[in-house]
Amino acid sequence: IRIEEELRLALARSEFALVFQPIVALGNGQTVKFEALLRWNQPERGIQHPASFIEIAELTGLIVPIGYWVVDAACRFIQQQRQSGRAVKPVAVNVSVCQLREAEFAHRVEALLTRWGIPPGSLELEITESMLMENVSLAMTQIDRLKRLGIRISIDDFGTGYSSLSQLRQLQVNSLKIDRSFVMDLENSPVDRQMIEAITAMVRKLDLKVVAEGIETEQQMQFLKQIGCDYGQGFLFARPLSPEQALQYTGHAD
Ligand code: G
Ligand code: G
Ligand code: MN
Ligand code: NA
Repeated sequence: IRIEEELRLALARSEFALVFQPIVALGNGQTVKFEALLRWNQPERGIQHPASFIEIAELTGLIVPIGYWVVDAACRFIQQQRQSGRAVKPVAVNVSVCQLREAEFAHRVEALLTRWGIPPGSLELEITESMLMENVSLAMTQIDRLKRLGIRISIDDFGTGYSSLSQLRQLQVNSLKIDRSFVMDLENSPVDRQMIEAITAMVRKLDLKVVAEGIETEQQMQFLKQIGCDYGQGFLFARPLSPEQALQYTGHAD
């Protein structure tokens, strides 16, 4: 396929870039971490979002080298934060299950952190609930290795897959991200509000942090804050930012 060849070249020609979206504490609006999001600066078609190429990258296995490139670029951004003299905020990186199928995945990530001299606690890996639940034993093994190294793990798009409480407890993840679909119409949907409240209550009992994704309005934020959701991410606070913009971003005044 043509796009496969293009993706291969894109890696060689450094056409990938990361943008960073702040995740803020709903209590005080301060940034607690960033989510790294991949972009492909395609010379003819312009900036491409993951929706247009991640699936092919997964099917062709190219997601594996691309994924290491992403971790390396996240480390570079952490290093830039250090050089700016401010306290380093952790960076969360999305990983596909194909990456976890690599036996040496944890080891390679550790090697990248070591090369940059970055403490493992500054890196978080986001794995979607649906990928986790379709590959429970593989995920458990890999998460266990990564956690032993001190890397943080969060479950992405939570509420769209089917995990049980006992699986969540066993998995030992650090945080959980409520899928944007629940936040989107919470003003008009009592069912979505109940889902969010139930997830938040459960997550807090498990002693994990909860992040609500896709917050776009003040009302959504107020509701989430009031029911005890810890963190939020969304256009209300900030769009995904270039590394330079992200370094400047201090937080959301409320
Ligand atoms: O940034 P954007 O809204 O276009 O991201 C769309 C989706 O692509 C998100 O759900 C995110 O999980 C996924 N994604 C973004 N960056 C990466 C990445 O570096 N690796 C993988 N595997 N998925 C990513
Ligand atoms: O699947 P994942 O949660 O990793 O995807 C994050 C994606 O959601 C990013 O591509 C980002 O651009 C997008 N996003 C982040 N905040 C908002 C928001 O407030 N509204 C919408 N519509 N998309 C958002
Ligand atoms: Mn994510
Ligand atoms: Na998500």
